[in-house]
Amino acid sequence: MLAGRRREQLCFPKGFKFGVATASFQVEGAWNVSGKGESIWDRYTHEYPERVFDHSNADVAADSYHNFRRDVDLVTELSLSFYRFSVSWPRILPTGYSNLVNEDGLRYYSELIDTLHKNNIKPVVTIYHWDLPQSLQDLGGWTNPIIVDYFVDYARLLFTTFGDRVGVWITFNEPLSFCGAGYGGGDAPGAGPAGSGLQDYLCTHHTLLAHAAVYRLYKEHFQDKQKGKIGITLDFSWLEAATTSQEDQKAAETARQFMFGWFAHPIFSSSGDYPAEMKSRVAYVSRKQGFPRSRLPTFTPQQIQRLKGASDFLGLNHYTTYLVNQGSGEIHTQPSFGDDMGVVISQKDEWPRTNSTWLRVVPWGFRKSLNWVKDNYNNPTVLITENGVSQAAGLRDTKRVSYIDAYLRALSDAIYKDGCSVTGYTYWSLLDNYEWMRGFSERFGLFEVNYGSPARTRTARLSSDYYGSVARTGCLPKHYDSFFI
Ligand code: GBH
Repeated sequence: MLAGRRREQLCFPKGFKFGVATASFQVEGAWNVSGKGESIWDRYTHEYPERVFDHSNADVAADSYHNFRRDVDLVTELSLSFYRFSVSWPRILPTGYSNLVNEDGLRYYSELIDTLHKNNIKPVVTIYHWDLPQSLQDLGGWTNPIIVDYFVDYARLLFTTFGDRVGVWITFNEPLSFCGAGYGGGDAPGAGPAGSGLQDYLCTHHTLLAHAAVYRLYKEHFQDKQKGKIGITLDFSWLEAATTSQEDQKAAETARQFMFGWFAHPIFSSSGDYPAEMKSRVAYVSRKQGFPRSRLPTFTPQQIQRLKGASDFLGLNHYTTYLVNQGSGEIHTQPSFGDDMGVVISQKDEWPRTNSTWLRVVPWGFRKSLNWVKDNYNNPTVLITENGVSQAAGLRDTKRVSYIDAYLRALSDAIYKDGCSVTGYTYWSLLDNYEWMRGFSERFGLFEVNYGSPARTRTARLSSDYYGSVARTGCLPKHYDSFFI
């Protein structure tokens, strides 16, 4: 292994930025405090505790609502350039609608932003990281086109209130996750498999339109004065053909188009719209199922134009890699995203496991994802908005150190050897938090949170020393093994 060996010095380009991320629902707690409204995740975890792995909820979580100054201290300790956090829509607009503003919500984020600036840390603000106001879900949530207007109202309030102090905005975090799992699977609001191939397509359609609307709003009314940038964050697990057969190579490309191109193609490709292959496959399967038209909604030519190029940068979340085989081609009567895509996805036994079943350590997949983005979308500016790994509780998180080190090496190869234009890297997460349907059972933090203590004490892990050193020097440590002593 690496022990005792000195490595060649590897430094990131001048100006390359390091940061950490969290999300409102996963860390804040204070779910019904000082006027906050109910989100779909509050409702879902309260109503169906048995669906959450450890039957927990995020009522308190890491209690960052009461502890944000401590969190900012941790970010400062690590010498990081930025802190990516998300705003809870129902904390600001308890009913989701902009006619009723919760002043305490504005105060909370305003103090957080000011505290960051005082410590020379730039806020990177995600507008939507999954905690939709329940009252909007009562209208159908992201399946109802009216949501576009309400999302614009909410974003306008954020730009107006905080825009002079925020340099980077991210409209959405991972539509594949909240549309795919929320409106076609077991995440909140819990549409379940019955929504797959129907509600997930509607959710994505309206999310993309909402993104374009908010992007244009910022461009036209705020950017000149506020000088910030605005983008979207998409998750891209690398999808590698399981064999060299032509069928599997083709299947892997189909999977990339369905799981990433679905969102990226309308915004970042030169032609715009959903990927051609996705349009034809969903149309074909819909026809076979007896539908008079495709279940995939269509954009008008104007909408295609509004979406094309509607992002100053691509936020990329990357964690792991999957293998892809061609599917059986079987088409069930019940629609599903899976039948539409028609591939089989798996992981290789020898890829190292982590504390999350879906997450195996495959650093080369990171480099391939970045190259695919570069080749397909004309090398857009990319900000890595999440990368990270779970490990069982404990402060000696050597596996996390190795994971970050290996993924940062892959990233540097993508930058230096392949010419991918990446401006920064964000580790997920600053501290342990509520892992959605996995509750508190999976820990991604550089800092450990003691959920048994009312103060939710945070304690530094080995990985925080390692990552702090990377951020401070801009280089991977020469004496890598010194972090294991
Ligand atoms: C990110 O999603 C999220 O943005 C972040 O909130 C989260 O904390 C972080 O991952 C770590 O999980 O259990 O087999 O059904 C990453 C993409 C998509 C990964 C859904 C987990 C569930 C797989 N996620 N997936 S499974």
